[in-house]
Amino acid sequence: MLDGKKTLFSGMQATGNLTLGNYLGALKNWVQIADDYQTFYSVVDMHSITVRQDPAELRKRARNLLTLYIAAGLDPEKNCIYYQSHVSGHAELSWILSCFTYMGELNRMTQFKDKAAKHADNINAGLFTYPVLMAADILLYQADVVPVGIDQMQHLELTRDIAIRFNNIYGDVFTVPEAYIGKSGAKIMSLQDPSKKMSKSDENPNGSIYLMDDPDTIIRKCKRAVTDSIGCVKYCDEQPGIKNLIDIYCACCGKTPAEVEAEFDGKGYGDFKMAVGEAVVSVLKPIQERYADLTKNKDYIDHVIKENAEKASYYSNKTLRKVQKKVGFPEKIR
Ligand code: ATP
Ligand code: LTN
Repeated sequence: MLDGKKTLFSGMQATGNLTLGNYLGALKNWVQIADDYQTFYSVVDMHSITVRQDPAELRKRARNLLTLYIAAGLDPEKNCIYYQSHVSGHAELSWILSCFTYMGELNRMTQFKDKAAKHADNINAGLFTYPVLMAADILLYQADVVPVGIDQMQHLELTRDIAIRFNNIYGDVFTVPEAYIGKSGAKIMSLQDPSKKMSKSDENPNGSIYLMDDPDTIIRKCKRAVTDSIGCVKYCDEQPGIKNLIDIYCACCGKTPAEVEAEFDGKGYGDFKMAVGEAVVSVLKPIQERYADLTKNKDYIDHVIKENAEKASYYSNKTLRKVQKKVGFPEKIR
């Protein structure tokens, strides 16, 4: 509890360009529930270097992502929007928590297995301990709620286990967080391979709709989306491509799958794909416009970065000092 409100933490990596999956699965929910919580939304740039990055590119993407948080509707006066690397407590708590996390637990993480297979030439220790840093992010702010897409559930379970383990030894130090999964859009799949999640690091740009794609590109990608030869718009596992497009459509215009089936009853895939494309365009257009305005205002973004890093440091230090004391680090002499 901070200032009478429950606390919420979430973050995104500044790797690649944000996709519609990131927006519908995460960012959109962040905006919807922000008012009910004391929120911390981080650009988790320290997580990004678990995969090799070009430094200039990472800096640029991190700033773009932070700007996009605001463009998507998060007011930085009310929501603490900041860079993870500006708050040293994340790294400090991560080290401590790594001493309370078992190798076996980390070995089970599917994201590690996937990323290790993808980056076989760079399976570094940071990639392995990535979930510990994520646990530190969350526990540092005593978050009650963590809005994420379904793919992050395993990491969140681990965070809870680490918090409970620590609390069992030292008393009630950490709030044990709950995941918040949105009603729709929790797992948007690739438009080119509906068995894979839409991902910003996918090499095939046609599989993902990017938040900054122009309307023509969005419509073209929807039209080219892989479907099937069944020919009816039905929400079922036998038609994964159509099911994914229905999920996207529902998340964009608030309809239920049954309503969408009824709307396109007797109509072809061409009409349906066009409607999906148009729905996506109308969701992304205002975000793109606000983003373009914000990028013109360098001083404002700089101000947000500075103020919010200070705010995040203030809250995170409270937890960190408590944890350091519990594990037996000597007090600093001031
Ligand atoms: P990468 O490809 O670099 O691993 P990513 O696209 O999977 O990245 P993340 O930075 O890992 O994105 O995730 C940011 C947030 O977006 C997380 O909360 C995650 O659950 C959510 N998310 C990512 N992809 C999807 C998706 N396809 N559908 C729904 N939510 C998603
Ligand atoms: N691992 C997450 C990003 C992330 C995160 C977090 C999400 C890092 N720290 C804390 C929620 C809370 C991902 O890959 N999407």
